[in-house]
Amino acid sequence: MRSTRILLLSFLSLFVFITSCNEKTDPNSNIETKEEVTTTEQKDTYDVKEFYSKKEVDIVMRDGTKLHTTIYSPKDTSKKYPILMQRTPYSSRPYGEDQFRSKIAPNEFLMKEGNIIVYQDVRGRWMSEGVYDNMRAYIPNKKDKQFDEASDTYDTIDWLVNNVDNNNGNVGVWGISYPGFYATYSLLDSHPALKAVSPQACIGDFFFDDFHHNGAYLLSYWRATAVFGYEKTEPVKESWYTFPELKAKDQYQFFLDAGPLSTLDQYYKEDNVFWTQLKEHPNYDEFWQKRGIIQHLKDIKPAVMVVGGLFDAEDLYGPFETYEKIENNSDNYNIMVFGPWSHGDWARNKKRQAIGNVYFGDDISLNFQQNIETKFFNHFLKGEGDNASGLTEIQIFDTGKKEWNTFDNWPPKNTEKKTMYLSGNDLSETVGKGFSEFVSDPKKPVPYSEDIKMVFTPRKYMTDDQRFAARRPDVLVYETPILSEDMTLSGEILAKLKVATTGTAADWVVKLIDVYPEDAEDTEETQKYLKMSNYHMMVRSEVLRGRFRNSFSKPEPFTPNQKTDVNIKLQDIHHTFLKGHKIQIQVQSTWFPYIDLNPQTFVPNIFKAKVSDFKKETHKVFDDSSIEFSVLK
Ligand code: PG9
Repeated sequence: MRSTRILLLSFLSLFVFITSCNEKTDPNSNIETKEEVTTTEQKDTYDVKEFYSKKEVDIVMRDGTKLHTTIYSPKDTSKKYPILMQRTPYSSRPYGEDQFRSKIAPNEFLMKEGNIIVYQDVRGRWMSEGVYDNMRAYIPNKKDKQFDEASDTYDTIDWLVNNVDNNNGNVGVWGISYPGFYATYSLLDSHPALKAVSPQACIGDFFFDDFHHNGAYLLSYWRATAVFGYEKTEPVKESWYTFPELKAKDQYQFFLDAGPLSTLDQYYKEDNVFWTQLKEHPNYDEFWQKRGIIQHLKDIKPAVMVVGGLFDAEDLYGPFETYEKIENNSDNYNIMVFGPWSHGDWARNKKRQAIGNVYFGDDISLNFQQNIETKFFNHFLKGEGDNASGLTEIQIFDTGKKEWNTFDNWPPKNTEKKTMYLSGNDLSETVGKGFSEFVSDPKKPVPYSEDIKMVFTPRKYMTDDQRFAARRPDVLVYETPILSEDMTLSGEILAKLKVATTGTAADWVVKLIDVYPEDAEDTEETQKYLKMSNYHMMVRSEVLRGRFRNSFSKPEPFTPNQKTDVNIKLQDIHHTFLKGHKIQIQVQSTWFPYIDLNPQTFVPNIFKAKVSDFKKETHKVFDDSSIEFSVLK
């Protein structure tokens, strides 16, 4: 009996219940607390120090700048290994050749089988020299000592393959989020040793990822401006930036009380370069355009595996656009994997994959790491390296049926367009003749979440229950009858709104919702204050700042009370609305504090709007507004 109890206790001790910021348990990104998530991670007993040695070097770039680079090499020198590298703005720490990360490599399988794992602080961050530049612009046809992240990657790879013992001459790069952006960047003017790259939740463009969505500023990202706003003058081992000291824990109230964005200048002064840039560039001007990387993704040589999460609140635009641009402008090996994940989930080994209240299945991330990610890198870095990788072009999770599907193309070719109209309270194939209207009051904006917390970046709202919004007078609700059969929507969604406002400016938010039946069962993830019966699951949502309806670079006012077209592209989904469910669309004009408040008066720059500019206005949505879906045949 006693031995059984000891065995049980030792087994249970392996399961460490961690309520923490996922990122802190993920050594690949050391950014400060994002929205708290609860994870039950199986604690691994693998000791990196037992199987790897560690070196730290400062590699000299073509302009003389030294980039701090950490190299973990297998102690077993009986064979040669490829180099797997991540370039990061979040630090390659811990620093010190006797200090080891608890986990290295894209996943534990690649760690345990032996690879040379490299982490590098990008230019201007942490222990590297130089000046940081958010989303540094790519320079085509660089001359002499001109540099960008492509040349920094090239120079780094060149040094590594010529100086690191026991490497087999093949290099892979991977990264999630900002490191994903640097992974994408490695594809430009790529080094011949670079054979495989996996950009994951990769930022494509800060005007459509992270800090903005279609011109609306993500106020919910405001605290992250601290991480990227301050310049350092020398290599540092500790963070040189500090977060604003806020006593508030209720983000909605804090930002509502703050009022106009200019009030926040008290927390970020002129030395926060990024806050200044955000304020000075409210439109999609040359500043943002030249920093977008998607435009440069042509004639790519290395094999690419783009990875994303269908409920990634931070970078959805980037992975979809990265895959598509490469697919249409290069003939290299290029595949895409999209799972039921929020930001970076696939790099963790949570047993139960769930986002907020919605559970998708067990071991989804572990299976991806073992059977897809490890297979991809081994094939191109240790194996044949041809197109016969054994992986499919598209692997994407049906977030309604909760099963994986494969396709030869994305978006899938076997779909048909289906237009449904927003008519009265119906989402139907019948065009209406009237309109619905609501009063939009900046003093009482629609919350984007019911949770009361101060997030670093938003996350959980992507699948949250939307009943709280549906029951507000300033949210319009349109829904189908209960479905008599399954309907799978695959690919992008286009909302073609016909609107009018008594004001001269407005934001337009469209939310696609899966309404569960009355008999839907709770799961262990279900928040205690709600029931999954009649759950209104957010499937996809998007905002467009109305001034940018015709151009992201040239904002325009609305003419009061004039019927106007506003088209909004919602990012791709792959979701089956099951028989017995309903499809619902919600339309609203505030979404707070996910995005900042629109004064609803046209001003040159909302970052400089005054209290008097913010006005309650009445908005109309006409019944010939429609949603264009792609329905899988
Ligand atoms: N794309 C994510 C992010 C960028 C900038 C600020 C906050 C978050 C990320 O790199 O995780």
